[in-house]
Amino acid sequence: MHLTLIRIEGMLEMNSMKKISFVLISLLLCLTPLTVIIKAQQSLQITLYTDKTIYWLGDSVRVYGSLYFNSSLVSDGLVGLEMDNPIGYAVLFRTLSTGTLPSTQEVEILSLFPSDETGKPKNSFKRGYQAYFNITVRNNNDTAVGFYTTLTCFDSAQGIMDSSYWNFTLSPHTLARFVMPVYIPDQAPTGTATVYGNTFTKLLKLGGTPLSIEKSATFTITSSTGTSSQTDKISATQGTGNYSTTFKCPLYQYPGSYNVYTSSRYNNQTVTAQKSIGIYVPDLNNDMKVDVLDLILVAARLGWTGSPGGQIPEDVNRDGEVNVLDLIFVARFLGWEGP
Ligand SMILES: [Ca+2]
Ligand SMILES: [Ca+2]
Repeated sequence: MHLTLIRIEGMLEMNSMKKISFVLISLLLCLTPLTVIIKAQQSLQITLYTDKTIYWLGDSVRVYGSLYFNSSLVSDGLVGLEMDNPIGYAVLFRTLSTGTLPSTQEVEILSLFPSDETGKPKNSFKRGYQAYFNITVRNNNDTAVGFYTTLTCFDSAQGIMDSSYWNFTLSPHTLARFVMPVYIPDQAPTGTATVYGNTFTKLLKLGGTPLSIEKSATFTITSSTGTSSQTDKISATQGTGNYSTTFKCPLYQYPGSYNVYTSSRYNNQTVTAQKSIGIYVPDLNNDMKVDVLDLILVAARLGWTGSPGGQIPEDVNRDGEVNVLDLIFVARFLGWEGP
């Protein structure tokens, strides 16, 4: 009798549990498709491509991609771009447009021009010294905003020279004017150089997104002092939903693995993407110099044949054989020394 009662109680418990499980499963079945649909309707996506994955210092590098919201191309987005060199230092910051420029900017760059270290206009700088830039930013928000202001300088051949950044907090609806330095490498070519100014929530490698439309200005790099005219313009926009930029990583930069980051914020959502590219020199014996020793290594493998793609380092141009073309290729870099 006693045993029977226990069995009945046990069955009742089992039935209750089944009911609870059934209710839970039913709830999950109802909720799961809903959640997926909501996510799909609110999805911000970014693609990031480069035209190659392996480059030589001095090559043109094209970075491009598209911005999507709900699977449709975004034609009024801002895309942030950061590239970090092999020692982890950010050498490039840009903000690219995917079409028409947005009508509002959270932190706006009102002006950017080359200057001396006190902020007075100055248009030419000597190689091997700091260039200075006078920049004015305004916080258009109703709240205080902490953000990064970045500058990136390119030489007359679109080669990355250097970047600098500074982060601080600005009260609502106030502006700040300050002077930032960027180093001009002593190997940079003379001529007309360009500076790009941007603001970001934080560094892109830490998930930062652009807050402003990019500003740019030109200046002159000289080997001695000189003058030139000053300009201040917003960079050109890109095609509908797509972004693209091309630059060079010159011989005076580090060879190795570079990390490229892109990001965007649109309709209160943020999205980031990352890609690594290799930018090298034919330094076959890894002594941070390209000299006759590297030529000798190639010469020692003359006549080697394999399949295209470069299975041995001495096939520098990766065409599947080691011949005079590889010697010529290495000769182009003769005299190179690591920074
Ligand atoms: Ca070497
Ligand atoms: Ca070859």
